[in-house]
Amino acid sequence: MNLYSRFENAFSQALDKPALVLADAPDWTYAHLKGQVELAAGALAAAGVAPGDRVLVQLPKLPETVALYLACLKIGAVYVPVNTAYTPREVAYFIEDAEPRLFVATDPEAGNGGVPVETLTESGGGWRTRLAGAEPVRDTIGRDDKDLAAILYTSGTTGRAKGAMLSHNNLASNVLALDRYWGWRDDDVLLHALPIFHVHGLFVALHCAFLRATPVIFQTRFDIDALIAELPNATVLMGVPTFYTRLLADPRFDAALAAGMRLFISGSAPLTEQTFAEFEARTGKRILERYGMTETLMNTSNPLDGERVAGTVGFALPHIAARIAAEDGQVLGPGEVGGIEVRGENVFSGYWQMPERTAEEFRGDGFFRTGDLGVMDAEGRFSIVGRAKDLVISGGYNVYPKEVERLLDEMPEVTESAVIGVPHPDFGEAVVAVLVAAEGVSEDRVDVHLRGNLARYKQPKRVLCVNELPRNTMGKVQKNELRERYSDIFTA
Ligand code: MLC
Ligand code: AMP
Repeated sequence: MNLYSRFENAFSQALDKPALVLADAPDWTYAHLKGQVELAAGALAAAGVAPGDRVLVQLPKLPETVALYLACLKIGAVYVPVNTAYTPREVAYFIEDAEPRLFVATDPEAGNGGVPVETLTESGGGWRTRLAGAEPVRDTIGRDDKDLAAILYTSGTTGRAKGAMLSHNNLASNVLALDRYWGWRDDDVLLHALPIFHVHGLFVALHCAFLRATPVIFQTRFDIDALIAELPNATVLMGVPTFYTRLLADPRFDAALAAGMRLFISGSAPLTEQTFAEFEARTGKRILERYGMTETLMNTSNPLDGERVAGTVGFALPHIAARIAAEDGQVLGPGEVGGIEVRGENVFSGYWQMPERTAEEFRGDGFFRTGDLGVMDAEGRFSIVGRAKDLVISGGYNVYPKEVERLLDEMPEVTESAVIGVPHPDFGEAVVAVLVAAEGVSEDRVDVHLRGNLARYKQPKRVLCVNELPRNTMGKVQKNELRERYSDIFTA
């Protein structure tokens, strides 16, 4: 079944209800959203997009972006969203790899790869012209369970991004599980301040609202004043831990402001026990933490009604199997630390055009190796204790050190580099570069070198020069030692 058919059924029952509540424009009702999806579907078809074609999208968080996503689902095209912070150099790789039929972006020069580019901005762009002249498409194409709905790029330990292929069924099974597990209600109102080019803002937050056609307060970015202003009108907030530390840092945020909220959900990065405790002390409410990733969507969650335990990510969601295993595949028992592995309809079908990489990440019995280290207790509750993959998570965005190190090593004055994540009061972890450079290198030099090449959030917040990097007897850089050495540079 096409995922959009499920949403469309709900939209049709709620035509007069607000779908996207906007700050500085009239709200989009579900009737309007449905109509805009039909027009966007017509515009896509007119642009030559056929079922299975990829549509690459690098757009700000506009209601039209949401309509474009849903239109891709409707006509069976494969939606490929990318972070608006990515530079043209980073986007060039996605164009080459995904071979999109169409690229929709804010900048007409964005493409540069022979792919047709349509522009869409807040006030104009060729895409709006196409929409205005489009013939609406009413029929939603049928899709088989395995048909792709989206490809989301996620970087890897080699520094080369991999496209995770997600099917209509992966997405549908996950939103159905979340709807049930989180007890989504017909009168819920979602406060949405996440970006919509990643799993969290797009497939968790928007899908939960769309499945029951409930209103979304659609904020174009995280803005503490706007968030606080709308809290009394909402019942559910989904955020990365930085949302919650920023709310707690604001004296306006108190129990009265949170009183009408049914659920505060956190994910994408570890929520500290301290934040959990402070939040409960301030509001009387316990944040519900869940765990997921691009390749698997949501895997585990703390319960709606049972005990939500700080520092844990809860139980495997219904119909999802999760286990802890040793590197050699041996399944471990409660209390033993190992790799988290998951299996279920939520798990992606593989990396786009990378069958070998895909095969490496799956066990023979179909379990996917997440690269996260965890432990399960006797009741089946999971905790994440670390990462086997060399990954930094800053404000909920993933940064793969290799990608940054490769660019740093391009600098003539740099002999070698090690990129690490260290604790940061706002972003949870911050990216730090440790460099060996004969003459030393200034932060400004690094800044200038990286600026055009690497998304801003991936760039080091601090650059440190050393005479040599610590290595083990095998010659491998000891990143643990570096992380320890610099653990308090932002928190001291
Ligand atoms: C912004 N900046 C960051 C950053 N976000 N630096 C490091 N890490 C981040 N996450 C930098 C900008 O480059 C800029 O730098 C400066 O901070 C101010 O930019 P801003 O845009 O004003 O920042 P702000 O709005 O405060 O953004 C912070 C944030 C945002 C936490 C609200 O990063 C955010 O929305 N994060 C959510 C990411 C997310 O959705 N992750 C889900 C992935 S899905 P300068 O130097 O130019 O001033 C996933 C699966 C799952 O992981 O389980 O959910
Ligand atoms: P991404 O590849 O962007 O989807 O990021 C997925 C990764 O985010 C996971 O593999 C985890 O390392 C991390 N993550 C997601 N949710 C949590 C959580 N609740 N606690 C700790 N880490 C998390």
